[in-house]
Amino acid sequence: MNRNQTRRGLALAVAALVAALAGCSREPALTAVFTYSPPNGTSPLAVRFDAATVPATQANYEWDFGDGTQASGQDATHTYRTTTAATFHVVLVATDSVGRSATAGGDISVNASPIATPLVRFTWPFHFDAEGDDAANLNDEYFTLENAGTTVVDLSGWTVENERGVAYHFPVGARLAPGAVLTVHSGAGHDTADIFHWNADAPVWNDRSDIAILRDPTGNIVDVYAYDSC
Ligand SMILES: [Ca+2]
Repeated sequence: MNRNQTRRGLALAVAALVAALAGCSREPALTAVFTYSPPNGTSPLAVRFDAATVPATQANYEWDFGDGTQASGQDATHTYRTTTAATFHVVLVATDSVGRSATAGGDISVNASPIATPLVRFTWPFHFDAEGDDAANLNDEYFTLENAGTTVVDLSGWTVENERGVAYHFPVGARLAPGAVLTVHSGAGHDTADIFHWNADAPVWNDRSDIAILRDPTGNIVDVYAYDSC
């Protein structure tokens, strides 16, 4: 991840309303706030959102990411993809157990990608949570890539990294045929044409949330896969 993009954006509440007993309630108004990171970057851009209320209370959180997609939950991760520079307005609605609700908004600026349509991309399922203890079952942690294009892609020098910047480097000679899928396991093992091994000595993928970034040999981000299991 671009280090310049690690600063956090802060969205303060732009409006708060008391849903019940307006004008009669002694309840303080509810305010919604959220932080997000990064606030800008190049497509595909994975952004992590973290919401709260003031005063702090149990609340339901609904997100509208401004690109036609929505999600629920206090934490959320969303990947923006655009072929033209765009600003997306994010709206959070928090509703607490006594019916108070508040909204907050923020803007995400996304630059167009130098690679408009990734031909090599992450595919579901992304098996970030191995059966049992991940550390004792590293090869049950894995992800898959597919070639959605029509030509063979030479993956020599391509990398996949997690949010902490720990990277896997595809070996020289790795290739992915059109329509083909390959798997990269976190542990050690014998590589084949479509099975690869990270040879990590500890789990690579955080079970709660993480961001996988696929780069070509020039460092361009080709695809991003972000997940948040909450
Ligand atoms: Ca894991």
